[in-house]
Amino acid sequence: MQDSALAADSTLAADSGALPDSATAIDSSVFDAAIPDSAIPDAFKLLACIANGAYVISPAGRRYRTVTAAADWLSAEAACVVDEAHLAVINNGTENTYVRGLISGDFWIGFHDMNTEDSFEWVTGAPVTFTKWSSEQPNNSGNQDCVEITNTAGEWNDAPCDELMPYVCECGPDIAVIDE
Ligand SMILES: [Ca+2]
Ligand SMILES: [Ca+2]
Ligand SMILES: [Ca+2]
Repeated sequence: MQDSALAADSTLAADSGALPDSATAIDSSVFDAAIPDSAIPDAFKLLACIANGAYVISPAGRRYRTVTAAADWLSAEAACVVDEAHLAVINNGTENTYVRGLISGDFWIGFHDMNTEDSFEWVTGAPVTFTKWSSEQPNNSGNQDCVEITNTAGEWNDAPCDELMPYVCECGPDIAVIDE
């Protein structure tokens, strides 16, 4: 009995000795490949935004973060994406007034015509349901493809995308309606 018990022990020892070898064969890239980003439930993607205490919540339940450190439009959008957010997408006049009130001076929103001149679109692909261009804008003066809110009335202007200015990020409550 004792011999077979020892044999069993040595078998266990051999098995446990084999575990590290198989474990080392599994690296993080395997998990990355096995779980594509598209398979992660949307609700979980929003955690970065919800967890960021810099966001304020509007009466409509949308989250916004104002950034006064000036950045070009693409850098501003990239900074919002870190939070699983985007530059603000203005869907209606109520939202325009609310976002305007969050920050003073000119600031970027997520509207642009970088893909097709004079065909403005939201960075999220949201339908264009509202615009508030300032007088004689957009004018593409000297090639302007990115949109700022430019005055206290909350009116919009197309400006050079490499201009440095503050910006506002927007996200859910749920990412399924991130373009609202
Ligand atoms: Ca333009
Ligand atoms: Ca302009
Ligand atoms: Ca919005």
